[in-house]
Amino acid sequence: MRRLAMAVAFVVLGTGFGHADEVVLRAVSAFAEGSLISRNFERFIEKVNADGKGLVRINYIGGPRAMPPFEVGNAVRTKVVDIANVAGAFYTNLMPEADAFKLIAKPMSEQRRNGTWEFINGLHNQKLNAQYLARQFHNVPFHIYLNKKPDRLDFTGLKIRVTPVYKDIVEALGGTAITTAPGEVYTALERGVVDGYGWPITGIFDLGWEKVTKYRLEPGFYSVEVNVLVNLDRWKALTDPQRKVLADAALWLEELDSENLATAAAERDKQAKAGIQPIDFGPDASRDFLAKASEVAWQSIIRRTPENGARLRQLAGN
Ligand code: 173
Repeated sequence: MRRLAMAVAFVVLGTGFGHADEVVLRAVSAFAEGSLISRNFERFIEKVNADGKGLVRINYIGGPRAMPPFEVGNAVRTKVVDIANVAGAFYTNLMPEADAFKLIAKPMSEQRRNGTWEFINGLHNQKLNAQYLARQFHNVPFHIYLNKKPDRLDFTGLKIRVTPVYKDIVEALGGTAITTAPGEVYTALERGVVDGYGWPITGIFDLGWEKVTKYRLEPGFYSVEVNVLVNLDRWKALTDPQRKVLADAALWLEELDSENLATAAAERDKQAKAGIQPIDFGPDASRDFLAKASEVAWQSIIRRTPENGARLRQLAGN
């Protein structure tokens, strides 16, 4: 009887303490809920909530309906949210170095071994008051999608929707760059405010853009980067077991990148079936385009942040 009473007390107190100790982190994504660019982060949340029962739980507030994408980095910095899924391209105002992430194409397993993760985590600690928990989308390139067909790889006379990812190359090729959040792209295309836009090879169907897109320019370029950031004060206040749940789930999330080649191939097929035609000016023009895209981006980064830019270029090895 006494043993039973003790067992009951243990269970009651145990669950009581468990609940009291469970930390709840508020999460947002800079990308639409349920879309391809949010999906793996949402899987990460499910995993943390399963593995972290009684220790740590993530409360997913949602995507851009909850918060404008270009404000997400600052919201992590100021602890308005605790954890976020956000492209570095969306917080270059706070960290110009973030524009270089697209130029670092190595898999995360290698970046964690060769000091890249550590350097970039340091930048996040200093400039964003954040822990750089994970990076996603290795092997996924960006593309320029167009509704007018140029006769060579030149954007003269074209208005193209950009973020910092595409701005330098669009302007270097003579285009007019118009910065918008993803949520404004559909209407801008529909009304002819822009003649095209930059986006990864994956995800255009999530926002219905196939209905207002005629062409996809080849080749794909750069490397898509979307990061999971945790407010640094929150991160430091966690216990070791709580941090371990998040860190293990982060590595698991990065490994989901092994699905990306298949996902990208499926998206190319799906685009073809939706009538989106690739525009390809051949190997020489493509090689020049890739070289130029890389060079103008590095120059732009190194102009804004000479020392860190040079270090990032060395780590990128290109
Ligand atoms: O085009 C964009 O909005 C953008 O910069 C981006 C970055 C990473 C993933 C998807 C889009």
